[in-house]
Amino acid sequence: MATKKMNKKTESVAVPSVTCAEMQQGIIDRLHKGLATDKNKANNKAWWNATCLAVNELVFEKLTKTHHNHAGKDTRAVNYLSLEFLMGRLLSNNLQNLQVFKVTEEALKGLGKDLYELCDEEPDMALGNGGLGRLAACFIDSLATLGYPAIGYGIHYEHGLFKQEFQDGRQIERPDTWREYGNPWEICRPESIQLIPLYGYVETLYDPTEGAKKIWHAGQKLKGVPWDIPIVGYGAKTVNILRLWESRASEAFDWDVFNAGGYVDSQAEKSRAETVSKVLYPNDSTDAGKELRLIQQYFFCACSVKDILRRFKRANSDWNELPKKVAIQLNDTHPTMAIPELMRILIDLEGLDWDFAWDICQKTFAYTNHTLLPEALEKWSVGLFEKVLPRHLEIIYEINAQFLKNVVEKKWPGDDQKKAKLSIIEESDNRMVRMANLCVITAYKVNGVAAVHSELVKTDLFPEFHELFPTKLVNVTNGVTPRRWLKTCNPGLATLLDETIGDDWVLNLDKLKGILPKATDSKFQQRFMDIKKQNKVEMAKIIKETTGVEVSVDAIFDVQIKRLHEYKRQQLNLIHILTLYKRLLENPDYDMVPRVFLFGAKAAPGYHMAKEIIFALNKIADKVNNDTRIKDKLKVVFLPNYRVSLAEKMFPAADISEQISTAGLEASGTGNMKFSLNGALTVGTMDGANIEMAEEIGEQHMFIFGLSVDEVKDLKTKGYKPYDYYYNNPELKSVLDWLDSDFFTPGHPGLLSDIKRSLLEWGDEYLCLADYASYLEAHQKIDALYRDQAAWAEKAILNAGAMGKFNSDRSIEDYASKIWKLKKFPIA
Ligand code: CR6
Repeated sequence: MATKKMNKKTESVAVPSVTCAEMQQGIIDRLHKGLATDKNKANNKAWWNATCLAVNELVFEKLTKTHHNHAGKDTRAVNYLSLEFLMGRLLSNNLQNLQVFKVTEEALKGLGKDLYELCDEEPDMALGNGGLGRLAACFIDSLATLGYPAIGYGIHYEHGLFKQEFQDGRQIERPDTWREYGNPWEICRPESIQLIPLYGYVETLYDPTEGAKKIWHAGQKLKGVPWDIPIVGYGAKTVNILRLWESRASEAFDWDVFNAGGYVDSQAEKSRAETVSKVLYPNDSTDAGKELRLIQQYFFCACSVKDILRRFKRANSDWNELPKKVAIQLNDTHPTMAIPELMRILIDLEGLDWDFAWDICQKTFAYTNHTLLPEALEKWSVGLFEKVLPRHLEIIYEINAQFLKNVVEKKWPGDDQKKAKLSIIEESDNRMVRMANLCVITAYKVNGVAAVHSELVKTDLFPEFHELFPTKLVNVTNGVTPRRWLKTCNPGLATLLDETIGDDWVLNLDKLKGILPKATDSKFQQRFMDIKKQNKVEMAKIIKETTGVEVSVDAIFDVQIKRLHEYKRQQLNLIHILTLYKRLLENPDYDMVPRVFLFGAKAAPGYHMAKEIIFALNKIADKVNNDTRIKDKLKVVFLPNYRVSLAEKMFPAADISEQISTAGLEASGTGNMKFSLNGALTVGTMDGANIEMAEEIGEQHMFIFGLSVDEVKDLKTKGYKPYDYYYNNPELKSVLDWLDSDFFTPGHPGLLSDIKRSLLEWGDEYLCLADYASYLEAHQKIDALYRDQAAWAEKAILNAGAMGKFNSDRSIEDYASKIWKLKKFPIA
């Protein structure tokens, strides 16, 4: 397809523009020449595929240009290492970022096809669990949009996050098969394959002049095959790549064994090797603790580090240049193995001395911490390490010895307790390698993901490290890309914004402030609320199609969508629902604005309580939705298989955003930002980024409730007694006792009792009962405000208009200036 400079309106942006006729021709050509079909035979999948291929023609040209631009200038680049990239679908986003969405819609319409329907054919790229993975996806969008040289490195999982189904209300996991029949967005790059050693032993050779030299004799080698996904920046000035590694056996199969008739055995090596990139670990914030997971992490790090060095060496011969050209960001501790791997390559293979190599590493790596939850801080057993990565364990021991001697001993002479706490090795019966300690010791910057979280990292998680390295710990508050999370997912609101404040809010979200003066303008309010209503109508259709439940769009859509975890407190939402239900049963005239409670959440397959909460919510939904006595005042819907593409429909349709974690436990949250951006009001605790949102929006325009971080700490120190709340609040007591009956599970009393037990007998670790009364009060205020639609609209507009800060472009600019020292190189 021919590309030209863009039309008058966005002259400064070199967007490949196509006419409707060219786009039609492009798609038809791809049907014929790319897929060997034609428009009469093709099904929607083929049409989607052909449209993607036509779009690729626009993308690839820019990709090559970006590559030449960066390589020609030998630019400093950031390498974003993340085990997760939760990309979702790419077609609609790429069309938006190329600014050819409308023309493609028109082109397809002319061919008798609906673009939205074709977009729905695309399987989600679900290569992540939740917030952390989606953050990585937003960041690479922003990096490309802002014109920064950057590569995302990840794993080309054969199966992304599991597909969730419900059977009798219980979560069933099914494999995700996002690329069963190929994926039009990816390009295989066999020219950049890497070989990765594993297992084996280390030999020490003594050289009279050079001293000891280590040689790792690997027991096995894996082949790392890179697949590149182009990442189109908005305005298409830069197209970066996401490089995903697939593991394969170094030999396809054993020819001799095959010839001797061992058809299955000849494949053994192949299937063992392929297991490494087979599945994404479906744990959110907890550690899988398996050999395969360690190998997966190492495989990914080793491929990426080798690839980074290969690119570096193309233009450089002086190792002093490495930290000047290369920044490596470790997204959580999952890619920590990149540190000892770089040390190993520099020392064992490149012959650098220890101090020089260590200095390079300390100037190259930065690390982002995403959680304070102790169970999520990764540790690997020394024994496992020794078996899988013997040379890396030696290197880690040496890093640790030098750190304890040169840094800790100097600061706190003779203090063995300090040494034990800060050591990379945890001394216990089963000695462990603490990955976070290795990251903090090595990285030149460590960041938390929201202001309060970063403070807690300094005061609670790593206080001694903070004393040792007072400038190392910094904050970069998370953000979300407005391209996907407003422009693409909420076309109605995007158009209203374009008309009201111009269309450059997409690149400068602070411009949203321009709608604040309109918050009290009744015409603007009306349009804003009409758009919300329309989005709710669309959502209601999806609810009907997927669950059969009918909901009224005049009800408040109260939404909680995020991974299922006790600290996120879906169970608090649950007891609120039961409270309302009970009130309605006791008094059918109970005056409340009808509510639709919507949930979307996957539970880690081995997380019992999380699965119990899903089950309970589904059972409560069954009962409530079929209870004619309550006259449709209450509906509860748990949508199965929550994922990015479903989220894109839910955020724009929400009236209420539930951000109700126990204060101090949600590092940041990013869903909170997406809701507000789309005009939902938040009911939330003073936790994570909610606190900064309150600063921007004004606390009086949110429904803030519950204990603060300090109050949580105080209560825990004093000794928290959940039974006190239970016995002192008859309504709470009756609701919890209800869970022991068979009301929601006829004939099977006790099926929901674990939830009650967790909140009483097992200590209510997440303080649901302490926050219950204040949560109820916040919901009363929501009910009251909704009755005044103008007042509600005003607040919703004030929320959306205040979201400028929570934009991933701002996060990336913060990383670029505070951590990466990166310069922009957009193509002209
Ligand atoms: N679970 C945090 O819990 C944060 C994201 C992205 C999380 C969440 O509050 O917004 O990271 N942490 O920074 C981890 O995954 C370890 C998350 O998604």
